[in-house]
Amino acid sequence: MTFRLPPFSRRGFIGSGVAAAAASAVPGLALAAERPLGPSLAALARAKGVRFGSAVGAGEPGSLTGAFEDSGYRQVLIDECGVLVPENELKWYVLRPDARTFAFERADRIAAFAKAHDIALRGHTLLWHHPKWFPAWLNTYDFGQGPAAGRNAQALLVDHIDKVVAHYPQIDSWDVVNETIDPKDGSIRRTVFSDAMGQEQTLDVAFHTARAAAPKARLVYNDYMGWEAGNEAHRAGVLKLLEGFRKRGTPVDALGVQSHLGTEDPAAPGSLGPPQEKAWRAFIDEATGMGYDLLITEFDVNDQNLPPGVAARDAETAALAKAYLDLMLDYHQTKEVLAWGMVDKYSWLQGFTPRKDHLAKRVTLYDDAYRPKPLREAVAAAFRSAPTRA
Ligand code: 9MR
Repeated sequence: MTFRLPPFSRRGFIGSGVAAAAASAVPGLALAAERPLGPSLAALARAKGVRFGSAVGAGEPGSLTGAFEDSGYRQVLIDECGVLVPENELKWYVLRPDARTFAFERADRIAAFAKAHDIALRGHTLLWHHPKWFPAWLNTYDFGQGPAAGRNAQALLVDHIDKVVAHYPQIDSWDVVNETIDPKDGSIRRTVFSDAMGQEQTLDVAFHTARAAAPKARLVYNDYMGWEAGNEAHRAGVLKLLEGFRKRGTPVDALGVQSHLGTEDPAAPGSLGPPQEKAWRAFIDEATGMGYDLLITEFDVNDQNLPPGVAARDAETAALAKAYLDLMLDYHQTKEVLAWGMVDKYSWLQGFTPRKDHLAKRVTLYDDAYRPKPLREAVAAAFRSAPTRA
């Protein structure tokens, strides 16, 4: 596959910045200005009524080594993305060192970058409703006893959502609640909030508060139930949750389908099984049948169990991605597609389930020298063949 860089730059067409970044990163790689890559992913998506973008992390506090500090990486974001999502910077454990403080600095840096390059911003997440991802102080917070506990818990949650949403009025799409369904049995997870307020009540408060604070924003329930065998209980739990939202009139606009695809060997220990296309379509049909829009919120392809050869690995991840994205984009309800990172070396998947041969994974659209991979072409091809939506 040959990629060629464009005669001109920025929004709509891949810029020469990628060429410069790639050329400087790979000694001897001559990238001539006459290598048009064609329209950016943002432009290809936009032509079909879809928004394309990526997550990006601003690094650990005090660190200057994250993706966001890397000019080559930034150029890929500028060239390809119509929307950016802070990967971790809006999570409670980053934003809230204690019950009174809001540490917006890291997310603000991403917001400023997006604004400077005329890229939209989306929010992840107002309530990752899982104690594992709460800051320690919150897991042990004393809300008091009896009805006062419910009131106090609600006040803390409402204050958080009000302040965070007000700080980023430009965010027009929010993962309000993230991953509250336990994949083991489809139940709603318990937290200090739900112990004080009730499980459904906690989630409803989050959505109602977000709606009041950002009346025009798309409000999303986001989770990782996937199409592979092994996700049956997770999918069933999410559908039950979505049904409950509708019955109670909870303002939820869309289901965020994370889409961390795994090209896994079903025989590998701990692995999920192969895709179940029929069951997956039934799941998506049910969600859309209840009136929910869809977002692909965290797209990447885990090549953990694929053979080591780069060409074969890339071909397989690309083929899987194309099949999946074709299916999803066929639903006119699919309104946004977000990659969970754009360059392999910065992907969370490098540290999560590493390959047994210790080779670096090839899970995102660009390689470590900022060159587009077959996975990027698969995403582009899926946008090209997708039906247009309003
Ligand atoms: O990619 C994120 C990684 O850097 C963080 O350490 C981790 C915990 O906060 O979260 C990762 O992103 C997750 C996302 O927030 C929710 N869905 C699953 C993602 C991958 O674990």
